[in-house]
Amino acid sequence: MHYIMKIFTTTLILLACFTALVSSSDMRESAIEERTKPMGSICLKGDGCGISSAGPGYKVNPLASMMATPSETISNKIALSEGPEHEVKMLNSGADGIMVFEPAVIKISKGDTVNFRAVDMSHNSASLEGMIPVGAESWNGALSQDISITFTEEGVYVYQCTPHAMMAMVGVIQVGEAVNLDSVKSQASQTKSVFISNTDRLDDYLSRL
Ligand SMILES: [Cu+2]
Repeated sequence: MHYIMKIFTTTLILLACFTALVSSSDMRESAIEERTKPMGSICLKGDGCGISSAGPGYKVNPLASMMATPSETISNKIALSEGPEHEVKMLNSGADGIMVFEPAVIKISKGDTVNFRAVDMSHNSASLEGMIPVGAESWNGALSQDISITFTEEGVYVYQCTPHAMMAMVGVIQVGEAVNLDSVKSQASQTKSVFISNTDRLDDYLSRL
């Protein structure tokens, strides 16, 4: 009886050792696999490419994510706003941050009108000297008041909110072709010199034209 018990115990110990050995080698193998697997795999047609609902181990096309960048740069460009009337809101807070015109960049046609709306108080719209086309009329709206401007000269116009100029509360309007864009860009450094926050805003706005 004692002898049988001994065999039984030995068998159990051997079995436990074997299981441990197998599982540890399994773990080593999966760790190696984890470290050496490629970052992504090229997908083949009908392979569940980039579709997470295809279940675990779905494949991602690395080329697709690389190709997404240039098209995003293109979509950054502003499209022509349709119609003869356009609205720009003067806001304490908007999609681009605090103290903003919204939309901050618009492209319109010659002869169109922009209605600046004093949605929030203590803002105005005033054109910036040297940042509008030659021969174009400047404007200087009163605080907390709506103002409508009709644009008869082609080119790029940069305007600001006077009390929030330091916070880069500026806006850009392109009327027809951007005939004076180079001149506006070279003057931009002077406009930016008063900014203490949102210092990239004007460059960002001009890059959308
Ligand atoms: Cu303002």
